[in-house]
Amino acid sequence: MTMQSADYRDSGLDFGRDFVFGSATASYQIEGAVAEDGRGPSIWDTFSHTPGKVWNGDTGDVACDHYHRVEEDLDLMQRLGLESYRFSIAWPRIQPTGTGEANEAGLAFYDRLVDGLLARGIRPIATLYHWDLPQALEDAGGWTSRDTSFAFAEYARIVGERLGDRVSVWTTLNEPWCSAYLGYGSGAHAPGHTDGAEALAAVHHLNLAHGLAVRALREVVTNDPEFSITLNLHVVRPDGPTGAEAARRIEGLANRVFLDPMLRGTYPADVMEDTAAVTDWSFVHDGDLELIHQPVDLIGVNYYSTVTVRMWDGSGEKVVADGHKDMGGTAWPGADGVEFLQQPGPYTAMGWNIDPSGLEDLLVSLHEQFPDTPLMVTENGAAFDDEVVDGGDGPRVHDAERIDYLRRHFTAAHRAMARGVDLRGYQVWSLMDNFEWGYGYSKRFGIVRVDYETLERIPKDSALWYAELIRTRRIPG
Ligand code: NCW
Repeated sequence: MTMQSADYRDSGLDFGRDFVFGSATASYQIEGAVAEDGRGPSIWDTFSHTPGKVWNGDTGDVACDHYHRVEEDLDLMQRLGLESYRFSIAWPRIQPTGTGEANEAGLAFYDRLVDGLLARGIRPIATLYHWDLPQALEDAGGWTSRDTSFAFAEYARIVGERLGDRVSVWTTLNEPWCSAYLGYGSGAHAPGHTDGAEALAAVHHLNLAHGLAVRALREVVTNDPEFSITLNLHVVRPDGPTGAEAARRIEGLANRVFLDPMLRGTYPADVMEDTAAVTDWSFVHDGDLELIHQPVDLIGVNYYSTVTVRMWDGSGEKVVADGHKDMGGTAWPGADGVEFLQQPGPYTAMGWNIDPSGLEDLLVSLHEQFPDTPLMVTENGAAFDDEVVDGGDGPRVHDAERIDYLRRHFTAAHRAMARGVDLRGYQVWSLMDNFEWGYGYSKRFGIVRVDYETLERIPKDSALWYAELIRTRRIPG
């Protein structure tokens, strides 16, 4: 088992001038203003307003109020020296019911955001879907229906027509693994279904949506952007004699079921066999794989931690580590016999183990598999239980653990680059504390603190550390 070691504490490593340092957020997690300017309800409005689904009954109704504070937030990004900003567009602001005419006020908001970024010299990295599906589409089957994939392509076209002269990088989907398996398999995320067959249908329709959206965007954009997909690929460590079999299953369901159709134009045969008792895959129609297999310019990597697996031998209780309890029985269709072992610490406040070697391994492995496709870390960061102290001239957050986490992971990324990986940039998750899905506001990932009473933004020490990294191109000592 790889433990974090002093090896991942190097400082002074130089990232060069071309590396793009930025930070990331997502619409439902920060915007608030859920009923303003014609925005329709999304599955996360419904889910968060359903008692028992989100910690403390928290909702995204107000969140960080970014919708009203966008100018202030842009100024903050500029003060930190961000070179890029990865944000997501709320589909229900653009098409309140998911289909039909565009809502001008919704488009105008993202227009202002993109112009505000460009005016400050910050590159816009736009994600089309970070989980806020219009509720009306869910009512018609959501991601279990192929109509949703075609609706997504229409939405992509509308957004591309409006912003397609200014966005630098387009990402179709954020972490479709979460949308499919947490949304339709374990029920931990909206819409909260628990059906393995639905989860696999969702996998395919998300893949199809990706391909159709890339095709639609390419037809309408007028600048020369990069097209990408962002995946939360699992770094899987095998344990004991059955580890390899367990790893094959989890890598299949978590990684290859997205990478193979998108980048190779095939579905992994072993995954289809493993899941044959759950679904017959008849949702894959002739021609779908060609549609999914569109050229992409960049693979977006979200990395947080690793998993260690082996097969359950049927005796005693099946081991499921704390961080995986959410997954329930149906989340890994075809891999329900896999045990997720408790990882060695340390852990973040999410219960996720800290293992920067996983990031190096993942980047190197992707580069080996797809040597011609550059990579970008589209998310990395950590939640910790921050404390606010009086700094004399105002409140301060001395988040040494988050700085240490970031330092180790930037070091790991640099090491991967030294091994030949074409890594173009790094977007820290997250610019500010925000609505952490099922955990509500209880988990804070921001490098900027948000006081949810006053909505004041307070840059944490990690934000100042990051500003120094961006300015000097070197990991501060
Ligand atoms: S929950 C999650 N996250 C966090 C979220 O804030 C962000 O929107 C996502 O892109 C931070 O980054 C992503 N990812 C889900 C990871 C799955 C963990 C599942 C553990 C087993 C239950």
